[in-house]
Amino acid sequence: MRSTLPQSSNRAAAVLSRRKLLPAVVLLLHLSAIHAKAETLQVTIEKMAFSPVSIDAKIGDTIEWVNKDFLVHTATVKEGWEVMIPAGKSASLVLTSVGTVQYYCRLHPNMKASLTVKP
Ligand SMILES: [Cu+2]
Repeated sequence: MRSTLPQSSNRAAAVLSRRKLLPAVVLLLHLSAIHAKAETLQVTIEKMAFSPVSIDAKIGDTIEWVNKDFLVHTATVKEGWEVMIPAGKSASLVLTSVGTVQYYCRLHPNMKASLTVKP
């Protein structure tokens, strides 16, 4: 009755192949996480102010400005992009470049905020 030896070596072989498989599984999970990560981040505009006043995002994320005022506002970057946000409505922008930008409302230049986009 010495059947324990081949059994235990079979178990060792199974553990070994699981070890080889693990890095591949981890890589796949990692890749799918990158694609699933894009988020929509809201910035509220109320009483002539952006909130939050500074926001961190990643490439591929969407910023959605929700305008609760009865006035038209914009999110404008000098020599860059501009998003017009009608009164009581929202507008959005998909982030495609990395960096920190200061933006403001072109119609009410006291309204200022910043946006940092990371890779
Ligand atoms: Cu404004």
